[in-house]
Amino acid sequence: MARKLHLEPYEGPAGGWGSIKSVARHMAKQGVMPGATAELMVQNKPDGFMCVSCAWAKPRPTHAAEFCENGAKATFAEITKKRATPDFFAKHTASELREWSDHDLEEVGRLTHPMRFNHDLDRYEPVEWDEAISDIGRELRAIGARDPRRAVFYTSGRASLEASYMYQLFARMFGHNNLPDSSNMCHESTSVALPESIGVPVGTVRLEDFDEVDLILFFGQNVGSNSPRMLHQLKDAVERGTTIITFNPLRERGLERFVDPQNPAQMLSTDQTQISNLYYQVRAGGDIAAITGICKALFTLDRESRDGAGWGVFDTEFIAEHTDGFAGLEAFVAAQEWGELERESGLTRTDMEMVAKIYAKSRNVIGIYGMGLTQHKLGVETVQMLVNLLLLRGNIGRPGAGICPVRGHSNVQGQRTVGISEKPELVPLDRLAEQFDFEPPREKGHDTVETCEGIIKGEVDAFIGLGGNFLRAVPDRGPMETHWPHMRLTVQIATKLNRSHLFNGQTAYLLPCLGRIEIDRQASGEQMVSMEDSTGVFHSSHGKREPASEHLRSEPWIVANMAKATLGPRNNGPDWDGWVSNYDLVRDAIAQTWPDMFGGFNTRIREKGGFGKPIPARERKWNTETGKANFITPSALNASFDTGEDDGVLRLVTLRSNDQFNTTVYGYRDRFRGIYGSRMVVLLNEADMERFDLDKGQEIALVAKADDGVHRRLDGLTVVPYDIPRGCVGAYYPEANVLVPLYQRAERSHVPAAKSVPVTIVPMRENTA
Ligand SMILES: Nc1nc2c(c(=O)[nH]1)N[C@H]1C(S)=C(S)[C@@H](COP(=O)(O)OP(=O)(O)OC[C@H]3O[C@@H](n4cnc5c(=O)[nH]c(N)nc54)[C@H](O)[C@@H]3O)O[C@H]1N2
Ligand SMILES: Nc1nc2c(c(=O)[nH]1)N[C@H]1C(S)=C(S)[C@@H](COP(=O)(O)OP(=O)(O)OC[C@H]3O[C@@H](n4cnc5c(=O)[nH]c(N)nc54)[C@H](O)[C@@H]3O)O[C@H]1N2
Ligand SMILES: [Mo]
Repeated sequence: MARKLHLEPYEGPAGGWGSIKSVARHMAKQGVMPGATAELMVQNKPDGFMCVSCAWAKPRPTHAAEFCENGAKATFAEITKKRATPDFFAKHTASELREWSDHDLEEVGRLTHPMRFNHDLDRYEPVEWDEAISDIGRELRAIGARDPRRAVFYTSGRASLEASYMYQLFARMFGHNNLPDSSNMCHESTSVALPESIGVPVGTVRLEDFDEVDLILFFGQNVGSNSPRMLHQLKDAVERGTTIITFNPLRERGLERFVDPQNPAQMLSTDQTQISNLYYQVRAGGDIAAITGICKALFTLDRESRDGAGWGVFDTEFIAEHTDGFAGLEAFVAAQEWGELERESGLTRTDMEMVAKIYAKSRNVIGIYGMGLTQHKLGVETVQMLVNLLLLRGNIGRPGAGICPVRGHSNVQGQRTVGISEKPELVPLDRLAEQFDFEPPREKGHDTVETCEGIIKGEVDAFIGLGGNFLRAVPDRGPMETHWPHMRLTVQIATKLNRSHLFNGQTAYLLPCLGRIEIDRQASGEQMVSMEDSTGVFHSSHGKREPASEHLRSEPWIVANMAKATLGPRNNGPDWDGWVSNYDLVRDAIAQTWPDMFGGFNTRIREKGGFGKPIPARERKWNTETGKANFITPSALNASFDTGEDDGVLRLVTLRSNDQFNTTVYGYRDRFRGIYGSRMVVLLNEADMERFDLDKGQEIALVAKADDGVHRRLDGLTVVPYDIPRGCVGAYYPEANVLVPLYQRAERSHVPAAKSVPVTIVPMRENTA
């Protein structure tokens, strides 16, 4: 469907009436009755369900309404009245559906029946569960007999702790650690960086720290669109006098101003809470340089203070007692020239000195970050550089301070906690061996990028997807779509149709599952599941709605039955049927595997507000090799694959709009950025438009600059002048994924470097002439 681009600068705040209108629009679009607000009122509440959108922390006590605009959209998307029935699939071939947009595919509605793909007819056909499950078991057994490494078990970050635990056990009993998950494209840079720096793979901040924070350094996270509930903590902090300094190439509205849509007084007044006091439009990939500049200014301030017989600005006691590597950082920082720091960061020396001054005066500091730091060539080192800055003043391991990665999917952090990981050293394999009487595989499995490479090379025979839209989310979409159908078996467990379901292995199933908002009835009665939020707190989630179809099965049921069909009966193995009949028994097994973290799981998860897991770095216990918190010196200032030497090369930032959840496109209204009607846009600085002789509204193509000889090109992008640093361009994810080369990934974590992809511009005028 052709869509018309419409630009209309947004003058309002994040939240506010715009947010209410948007919620109402999506409710109507999904055919959800106004009565469904009952669902919203129990979202993220102790006896309610945990939002299917982001992973941000749930406060205790909760607000009257603990949902946000985008959480509401995610809820409506799941409880929609629309259905993707066997009738629908009888009418449309896969080839035809591959021409549909992501938005239109998801709009078909909830999947209702298990489906098997018929290659002769190029269509999905309904199949009985029993038949699907036994066929999948047969296929997996055949593949496993050849080599279990040829099967991959992917998870997108929504599946519950219970389903995830069962799934990783299934994969390991099948014979390999091929357990890539969406966090391989997301916060894997965090999971690699933080253990080296501070000995934990997760953030150290809890909600209560927001009550005492004096300064928030906010890097590369778009709170207004992607974790709007956090705006409440930010607003409260600002009203208490907290300073917020933001680093982001784009001026994101949620980081500028906010009106609480649940605060009637503020809604009726003209009051807005200003979120950021200072806003620095750092160059994409320029954060290491920016933080190094801030550190450089801090070293000067420290010296000046000591020369004047002051105490200095560093927390020398903390540094001496708790850290290692300070001298290395000092030498690195001293060696950097201001000119270079300015060029790489896109900020001025005065900017960086200003931040240093404020930082030096602030007692409690939190560093918050998202994809703007993790998705670069030096994503891991960028995260570590932010930790370095915090460590200089002892801002880790005390109230009101810490490092706060904002996780994406609602249970992506929890899945790692219960064993979804391709890295065997992160999982207590010996305990699993003892608990279930099998010899777990010890070899490292495939992460997401390695899975893609394996599929392209023909080394993967089976892909099982527990949620997600793998083909659409990964880099190098072109070759991925070409090679995908060569696999022997593809199984997609999903709630809604997406593009990944339209590329099928020789045997292919699409299995519909319950969403989290739906009531999950098993032999022992209604079941609850659990998840971990971004701050390491576990919560229960209770389904509230009748399932979209009687043929849906829960994720634990599907995983257990695939496992049984594949692995056959085993003495002393998992009690798959018992687990499905009562999820308490899965939680008991989890508690047995991780007694320190999950001891008393079934009791504690039923307490209001859930329970937190131990985060040793919060107590200044450092589980690192040195036994200390480590200053880790970066290898370069430029985090990007673009060397910066060629002026014709720009850094592409792939963006989420305010009207999508990852590859799920709710609509075409990116309200805060004022872009409506089309997602095929390219955001450009006016100086760059002039430099490349481009007009507003003109069509261009982007071509990736890569040195592997592969031509990657995206046509049909309309030029939108935008307040973005010179040399940076913005385009939407997932459309722009064709431009991201698989090999351009964070060196240490393999997270695709989707926030600074080197590209060049091809004007279509020239091209069509
Ligand atoms: N409504 C909604 N909520 C979501 C999602 C969604 O798609 N929609 N996705 C979920 C998931 S899985 C995730 S991981 C999170 C993602 O949430 P975020 O971490 O916010 O991810 P993005 O929106 O991709 O980009 C983050 C920001 O980084 C900035 N940025 C880009 N490059 C740089 C850089 O080099 N330096 C700095 N400092 N900033 C940069 C961009 O301008 C953007 O504002 O949100 C989760 N929540
Ligand atoms: N260029 C670029 N690429 C990126 C990113 C970027 O910023 N730029 N971001 C990356 C990030 S951070 C992430 S997390 C990945 C996202 O990658 P994925 O997690 O693989 O993708 P999603 O779009 O979140 O998956 C949406 C699908 O999940 C299914 N689903 C929804 N709810 C459920 C459920 O309850 N159960 C099951 N079984 N299925 C369900 C639906 O079928 C829906 O179509 O993309 C990555 N790719
Ligand atoms: Mo993510």
